[in-house]
Amino acid sequence: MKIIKLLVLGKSNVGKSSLINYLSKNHSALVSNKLHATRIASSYEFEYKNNRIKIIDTPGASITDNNLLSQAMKSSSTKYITSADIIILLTQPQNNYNYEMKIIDQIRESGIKFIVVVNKIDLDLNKKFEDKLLSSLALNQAMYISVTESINIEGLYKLLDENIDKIVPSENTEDIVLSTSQSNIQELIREAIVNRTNEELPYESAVLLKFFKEQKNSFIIKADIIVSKENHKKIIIGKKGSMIKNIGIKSRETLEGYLGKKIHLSLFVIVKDNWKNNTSILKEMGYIE
Ligand SMILES: Nc1nc2c(ncn2[C@@H]2O[C@H](COP(=O)(O)OP(=O)(O)OP(=O)(O)O)[C@@H](O)[C@H]2O)c(=O)[nH]1
Ligand SMILES: [Mg+2]
Repeated sequence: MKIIKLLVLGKSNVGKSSLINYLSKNHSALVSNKLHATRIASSYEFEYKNNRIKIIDTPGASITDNNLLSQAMKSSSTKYITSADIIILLTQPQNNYNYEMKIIDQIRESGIKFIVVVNKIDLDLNKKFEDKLLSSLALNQAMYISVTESINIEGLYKLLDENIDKIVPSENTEDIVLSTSQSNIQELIREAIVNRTNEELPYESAVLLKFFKEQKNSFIIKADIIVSKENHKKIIIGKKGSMIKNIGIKSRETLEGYLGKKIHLSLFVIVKDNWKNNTSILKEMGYIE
């Protein structure tokens, strides 16, 4: 059985985490329509045709902020290029491919095999963007799919099969560690927050797991929701606690799917000024090493 490291790169919001959940048949990565949703590179494993695929999600980092968290996001977006056996550069129908042009240069320099996949083809079935895409990235062809509309996923599998057959897995010792269940749980709770809040709150909040215990038929999970201002705390709690209740219901549902058992979840909101520059909190969350 081969272990194949499949790295997924691309601009924020093109559907990298969605693709990973789809291919691994498990909702384990945070998905959101907000930009800069994924914060750290995370690796998930699944079995595929007698191979073990280690698929690596990355943040789509074109961030201009200059705090410790943003720096970590930027560096983890391209950190694993040279450790991968194969790379999917994921993109979408758009007006220009400047971001992809920069990334593809780095990928070509590494010499690692890559495929360019255009997601969200449901948004432009006539492929008006195709000439621009192929000329900007100096390609003869690309693969066009839609994850949410299940368009041409079989084409993607076929292309992956052809490539996987040829791969001799690298013996790179700088291996990519699997994301821990701590970080996956935190990020899945954060998914419920990001998708229920607006403006700066999706970016100013984080989740820290405080207690995790497996019982026969259930898990007990306690987590802190960290925000940077008192008024953010008010928003997260909501009128008569309606928002936090809603976040709790949604994240419990997602976690039950992910962990396969009933969840008893307690969430607590904490204000920590400037947490994005707080090394010890970022370490505890697993955002930095
Ligand atoms: N129309 C359409 N939307 C899609 C498709 N695939 C994913 N999406 C949506 O695109 C949005 C972004 O998806 P993500 O998977 O979070 O994107 P990402 O590339 O991981 O983004 P970052 O984590 O910010 O780098 C979500 O709202 C998805 O539901 C698709 O095939 N078509
Ligand atoms: Mg993502």
